[in-house]
Amino acid sequence: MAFKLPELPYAMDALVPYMSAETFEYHHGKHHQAYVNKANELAAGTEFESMSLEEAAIAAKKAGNQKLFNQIGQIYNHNLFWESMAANGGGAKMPGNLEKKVTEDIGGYDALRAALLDKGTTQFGSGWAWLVLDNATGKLEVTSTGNAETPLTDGKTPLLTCDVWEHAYYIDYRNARPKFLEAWIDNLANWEHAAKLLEQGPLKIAA
Ligand code: MN3
Repeated sequence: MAFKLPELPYAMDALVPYMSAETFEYHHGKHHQAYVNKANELAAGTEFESMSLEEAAIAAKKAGNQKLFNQIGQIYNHNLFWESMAANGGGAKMPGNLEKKVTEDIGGYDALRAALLDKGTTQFGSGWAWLVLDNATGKLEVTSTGNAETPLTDGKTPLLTCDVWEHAYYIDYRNARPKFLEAWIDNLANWEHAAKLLEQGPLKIAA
């Protein structure tokens, strides 16, 4: 089973004016595709080839195969990133189960927004901002990771992610990462998808 580039869950121009079709042409069509191609090249003929993406990420990390992990991690992270956005998304309105949990664990929408902005802005260099469910405590957390790292390998279930690599925002926002993050949280964040993943509960993967 080869790793595959998923179709985008919307048209390339669906998130205009917050994310352009040109960004998707490069980000999905070139960057994400390149991670898929490289992962398949590195995994060919190995035990990783037959694993799910989540299993392969955890197994490659555990095996110390950082070269393969980087490609697999980036496929997983981008898959979730596309699902983490929707036209008319963002803002304080979110499904009841998620809203309740955000209030209990993070202190409400304003605190969640501030934490995502802070984690995304202060992540030095390339990386990701996340809303995750901690598998052990069952609580929501806002976090960030560098490069291809994913909370998946750290006992967390990712619910929502924002790509803060420069290639995610340079065409539309140039160097203004905070502006991109604000626009993202206020207009694109797909709370419905995060709520669906929350409903499914902690990921159970034999690592
Ligand atoms: Mn990216």
